[in-house]
Amino acid sequence: AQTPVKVTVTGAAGQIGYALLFRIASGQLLGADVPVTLSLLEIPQAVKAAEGTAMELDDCAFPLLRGIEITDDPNVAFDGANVALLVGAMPRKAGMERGDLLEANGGIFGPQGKAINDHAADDIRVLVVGNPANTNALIAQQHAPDVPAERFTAMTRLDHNRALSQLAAKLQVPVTEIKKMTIWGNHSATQYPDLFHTEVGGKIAAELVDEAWLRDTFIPTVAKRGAAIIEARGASSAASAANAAIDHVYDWVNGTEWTSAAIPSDGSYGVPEGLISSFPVVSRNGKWEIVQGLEIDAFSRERIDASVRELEEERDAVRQLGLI
Ligand code: NAX
Repeated sequence: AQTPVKVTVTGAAGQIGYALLFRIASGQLLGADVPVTLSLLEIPQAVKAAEGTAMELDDCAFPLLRGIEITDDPNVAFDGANVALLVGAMPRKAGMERGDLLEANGGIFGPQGKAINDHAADDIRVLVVGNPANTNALIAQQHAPDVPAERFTAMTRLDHNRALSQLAAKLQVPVTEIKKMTIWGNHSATQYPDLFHTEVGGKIAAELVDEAWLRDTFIPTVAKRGAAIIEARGASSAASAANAAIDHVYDWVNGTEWTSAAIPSDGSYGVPEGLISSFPVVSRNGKWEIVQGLEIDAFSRERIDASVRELEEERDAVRQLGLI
């Protein structure tokens, strides 16, 4: 029998955790024939709630679920982990400055990175969902010098899926008709959803919509969708975020054509090396590769640069705080 894959989920008692764990246990993260064990990491106050979720997982009698462990110790949670989904983070509270937010998250993602470095399996793959996701991923990575840098990624797949859905609705086509969508930069309001390489029925999407819609409706709708969900639901995106995390890891492990993921830059497209920035990517042999050779026009260049500048500022801020 196949050895189960150990999947560690942090913030397991939160709302994304609740939407995510059942899908992992049912085989949607890695494949319908891959047994898994789940490791749930929470802060002490939330361990009991995580135990409740584990009871429900038990009650599903998932054929692929071979064990559940619940802990508040990252060294235990990441021990032997093959996949780590870093969902738990410190949210921005009213009156919090960016420096405070980065510092609080440094206190979470630094130690988790070190625990991954010291205890995870050799094939560990990390997806950071907790915000600010790109910079939290950078912090974790910088505390894991023994793990190949490329194993640390951040999630822009939700932004990607939002962009697909907005464009599909505008053009009244199924999402499956849309190829080569790209989110560039930071998972933040500066992100740039790029329609200049996106293809719909063999045509470039940017040529199928008017420029005003692209600039004044499409880009801000995708970038501010998280805020619109909070406004409508009274809570932030959870099931859609969990869905995107499933898509990201499934595609990373099993391979995919063109999608978007925030991965460490190799300097492509003028993004400074080492920044964890969203790119057009494919996955081959279990590795993300940046799609090369795209022409970037002035409109796109300006927007990619603005988002990358924000990532550089976040990196400089965490450096100054001694977090990396
Ligand atoms: P919740 O507040 O419902 O859950 C977060 C959980 O993390 C809580 O149970 C908390 O106890 C736990 N936690 C906090 N510190 C921890 C630590 N040091 N170790 C382990 N667990 C810890 O938030 P939820 O709605 O689940 O969102 C989680 C994160 O995802 C937030 O940072 C949120 O901003 C981020 N998001 C990222 C998205 C993306 O596309 N990258 C989209 C959705 C979401 O907004």
